[in-house]
Amino acid sequence: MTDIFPGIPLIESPLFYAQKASLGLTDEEDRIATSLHEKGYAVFDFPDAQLEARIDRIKHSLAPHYATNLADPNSDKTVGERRIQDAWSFDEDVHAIAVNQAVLDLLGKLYGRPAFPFQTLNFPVGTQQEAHSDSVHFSSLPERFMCGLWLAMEDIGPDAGPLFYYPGSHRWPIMTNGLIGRRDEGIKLGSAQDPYGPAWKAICDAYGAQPEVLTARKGQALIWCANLLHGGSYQNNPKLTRWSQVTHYYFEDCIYYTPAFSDEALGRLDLRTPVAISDGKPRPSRHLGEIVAPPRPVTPDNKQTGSPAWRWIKRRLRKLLQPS
Ligand SMILES: O=C(O)CCC(=O)C(=O)O
Ligand SMILES: [Fe+2]
Repeated sequence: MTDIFPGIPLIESPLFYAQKASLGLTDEEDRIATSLHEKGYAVFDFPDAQLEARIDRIKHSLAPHYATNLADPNSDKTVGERRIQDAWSFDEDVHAIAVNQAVLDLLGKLYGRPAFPFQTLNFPVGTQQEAHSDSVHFSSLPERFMCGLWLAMEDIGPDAGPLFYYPGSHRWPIMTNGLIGRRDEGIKLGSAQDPYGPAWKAICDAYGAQPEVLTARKGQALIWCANLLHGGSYQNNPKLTRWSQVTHYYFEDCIYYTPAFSDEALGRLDLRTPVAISDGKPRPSRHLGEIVAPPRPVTPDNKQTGSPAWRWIKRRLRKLLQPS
């Protein structure tokens, strides 16, 4: 069956129910696909026969990289640096989890394009991170071709700052500067999600949305859609660990960019060039198979400086002074 909408991930398509029948999904794949479509996330057992041993080795090799003394049952685990980005580059078990072929095959089927992992994060403790969508960190055009996979590397109870998310929020508007009336002024941000916090809060309040919390069993994984609102709960017991690995995936043949530093309507995109963990090669942005030219360098002409009124006056003056 030809896909009328190759620019929408299959699991997010309005034609999802009609199209999934032609994919030959197993019952378990069907359950995952339907959960992603309806709720924006899916929980399943991570498919790796060697997972137990990998988790043991990862904990052993990464523990010295964190600021806290994880071995001391009475130490406060919530202080100091609590995440290691891209440990896949030196730890082969982190790498193996990121490139797990069964997961890549599944994502390829569910999205309709080949997936590639481009970032890993390893946490020994909860993040206590504010609600956000990953789309504001790692956006794509066509939109929604990105997802995160969170893996529980121990049993995680309610006091260890478990992952939370708002089921169905993947259908809410995707945050962009245009949506919240913001312009990219080249301002440095603490986090690319900061400008959108009030907008998410307003939607949650309007819908009376209640977060769901994942108290997970070791070896369980959760995939979240690019626009699912999620974060890390407050950690009631600071002495607990909450070992997890997050792998972020993009899909082939897309434009990759960061919305907070972009003005989509003006064609100004803060492009990213993710490197695929699977083959170590960069993935330049592509549109319908063709590589997209790198972004325009910021010149005095296109740099956004001054107030909107001042920029309007400058534009008018430039027009007036233009030789006709
Ligand atoms: O593990 C968590 O608490 C959230 C992590 C997260 O939001 C992410 O890696 O995208
Ligand atoms: Fe996230």
